[in-house]
Formats: sequence, C-alpha cells, structure tokens
Amino acid sequence: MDLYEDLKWRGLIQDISDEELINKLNNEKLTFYIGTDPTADSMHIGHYSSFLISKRLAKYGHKPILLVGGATGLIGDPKPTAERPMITKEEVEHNIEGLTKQAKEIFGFEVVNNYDWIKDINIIDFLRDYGKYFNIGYMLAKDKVKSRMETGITYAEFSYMILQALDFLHLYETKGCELQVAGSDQWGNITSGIELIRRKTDKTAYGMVMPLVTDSNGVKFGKTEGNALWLDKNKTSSYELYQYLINLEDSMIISYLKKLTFLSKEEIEEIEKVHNERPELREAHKILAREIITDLHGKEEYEKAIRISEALFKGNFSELSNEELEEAFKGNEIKNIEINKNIVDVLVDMGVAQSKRQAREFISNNSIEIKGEKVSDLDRIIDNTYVINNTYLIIKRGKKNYYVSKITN
Ligand code: 383
Repeated sequence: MDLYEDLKWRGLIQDISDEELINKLNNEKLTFYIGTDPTADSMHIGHYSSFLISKRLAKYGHKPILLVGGATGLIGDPKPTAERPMITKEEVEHNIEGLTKQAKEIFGFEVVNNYDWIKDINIIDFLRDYGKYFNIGYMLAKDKVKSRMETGITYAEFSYMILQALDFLHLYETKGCELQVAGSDQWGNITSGIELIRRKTDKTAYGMVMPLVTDSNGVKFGKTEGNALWLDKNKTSSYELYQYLINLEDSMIISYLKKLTFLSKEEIEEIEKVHNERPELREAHKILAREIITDLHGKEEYEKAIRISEALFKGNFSELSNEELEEAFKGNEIKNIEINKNIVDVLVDMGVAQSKRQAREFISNNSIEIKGEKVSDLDRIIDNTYVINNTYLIIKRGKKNYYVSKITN
C-alpha cells in the first residue's frame, strides 16, 4: 500500500489542497511541518493524534519539522466560540520549554520556534510585507473569523492567520518546507499560507488536514470530565491513560486503532475479527492501550500500567512498589494511622466506617478485604503482616471502594 492509500484507509485525510500532493507524497521526499501553540506546558492526547502524522510521513522518507508557536501563542488562534484569555509572556516561555522538550523526546524530530523569526518584524514591515497580501474580504470569509462575527473578535486574534501564513512562507523559503499538516480546524490558516506563498513566490505549497478524533457523540478524543489526557506522565500517569483507553466505546475502537497506532492493515483486520466475534474479551482495547502507551512512554510504563490495573482488579497490592501504589491511588486521601489494633478500630481510624457499629456490620457482611483476602473475624488484630512494603495498609470495602493509609508505628 502506498502512503496516501494508507492514510486514506486510516481515515486520516479530510482535505488536501491540491490533487498533485498525492503524487508528491507517494513519489517524492517532502519537508513538511505541523505546529502547536504553547497554551500549556504539555501536549495532550488530541495533539498526539495529530502529531503522529509526522512519524507516519517520516517512515516514508519525508522530513518533519515540529513548530512550537512562541509568537503565535502570545496572540491566540481564534476559537469558534470566544476570545482566548491572554497568557503572560512568562507562562508562554515556561510552556515552550516543556513542549519543546516533550516534542523532541516523543517524536525525535527538529523543533523550531516561530518567536525566533517573528520577534524582529516591526509593525511597518509587517503591514508592508504581509498585510498587503491579505484582502479583508478573504479573511472575513474564513470559518473561524465568520463564526466570531456575532460574538466578537479582536484585531489581535483576527491577525493570527497572517502570522501562521508567514511561518509557512518562512519555512518554505529557509527550509524548503512545501507542506503543512494539521487537524481540520487549521484549514483556514493553512490555505492562507499557501496563498501567501503563491502570491510572494509564484510557487505552489500544499496543505493536508485530518479529521479531529472524536467519540461517537462528537466529544474530542482524550477529554474526560472536562479534563485532557496529558502526554506528560507526571500529569497523566500511564495507569490513568490505560484506564481511559480500556474503557473506550466499542464502536469506535477499530477506528482508533487505525488512527492512533502503527499496526498494519492486516493486523488491524485480524483484531477486528476477534473484536466482532468476542467483544467481551476487549482484545482490541487492550491492544490499543498497549500500542499507544508503549509508543508514548515505552514498554516499562506499559507493563507498570498493567501491573497496577491487575492489582486493583484482584485487590492485592503485594507486588507493587511504593511508587506504583502512589500512582494507583493518586487522588485518594491517604491518612496516617497506627496498627497493631483491632480491625474494628482500624476501620474507624481509616474512615472506612463511620462508627464501630458500622465497622462490625461491614465485617459481618463479608465486605472487608485486605491483601486480596476477606476479613470476617471481629477480633482480628491488624499487624504488620497486613501492611504492604512496610508502609501502606490498603483496605477494600465492597466491590471497588479502596482506602489507603500510611503506617506510623
Ligand atoms: C501555530 C503556528 C504555525 C502553525 C501552527 C500553529 C498552531 C495552530 C494551532 N494548533 C492547535 C494547538 O496549538 O492552534 N494555530 O493546540 C492544534 N495542533 C494540532 C492539530 C490540531 C490543532 O497543535 O488540529 C490538534 O493538534 O493541528 O487544533 O505556523
């Protein structure tokens, strides 16, 4: 399968600027770029799904440039709904540092920062060299601007497309970059760049956009309860990522395998067969999680995520290190308690039960479990044998309520 066919099969092509690009992608070696603005100090999984295109094209010999928008981040790409709040220059600087490091680590390609060439353009040159090439009618017709005419858009955000266009021209002239790729929300900005390059150099540059990855309700991939899944494993642990992926909707999973992994058509068709015959095995989900976490954070992180998931499933944490335990129970309140006490007292101390009476009830109902075993004896003394790594006492109540404490004696 040639590159374009592969991208098409994966559902990664929403629009291309020119049919000639198909031939170029399949038969030439292009330099191309994809950009992101420093609105946070880490990319999230939505960026990842777009930035993966850099690896796909690189596999076929094309040369990727990753751009971090140190200048554009100070202005803000218009969102369809409302003006972005301005972020401070210090924040932008901090975010650029994080993103540049991350982009290099995860993708391993050249990273450039548009602040380096935009910072020295003065206002007069800006208007003469670029402003003169943009017709207001043309700018007003762009979707993002159109959608903001009612709610309002400032001159700063309105000018954003000129900055992204001049980036493309700059990379075209200095690095022979002929193609810009992105998610479909960037179509207007990319075509502005193509138009600027055509008008200034009389040459053709190309654009290609992919659909934004969403669930069946149109909610962006990687958004959970309003939070993004971050690529920084200190912000979103591999275990949290694993949980998100393993619980994705059945109906979307094959399309995610196509868009978010490097598995071949043959491999994915094989997985699809098993998925359709035995969906309850969640084979496709497990493979998706394995591929994404391994690509992103490496094999060890993936294995750790599996170990934590299994421990939580079985309710037995003896195999986990303290660091893994902390990851498993991130977000849980961890109380300090003393042991060598009766189970009833321990349950109250840990907040598992509100009273001794309730504690006895839980024990008699067989709902209390420590280290994978039920505790049904009201007089049991909780000593060090129940403690994991000499540090943590973990109690499970019912099917999935966990309580974690640190031992102080
Ligand atoms: C800035 C200067 C350029 C080229 C691109 C940019 C950034 C671009 C943008 N991109 C998004 C972002 O920063 O706003 N104006 O969050 C997202 N991208 C990628 C992809 C996506 C887009 O980083 O569709 C999702 O991730 O293109 O929304 O010269």
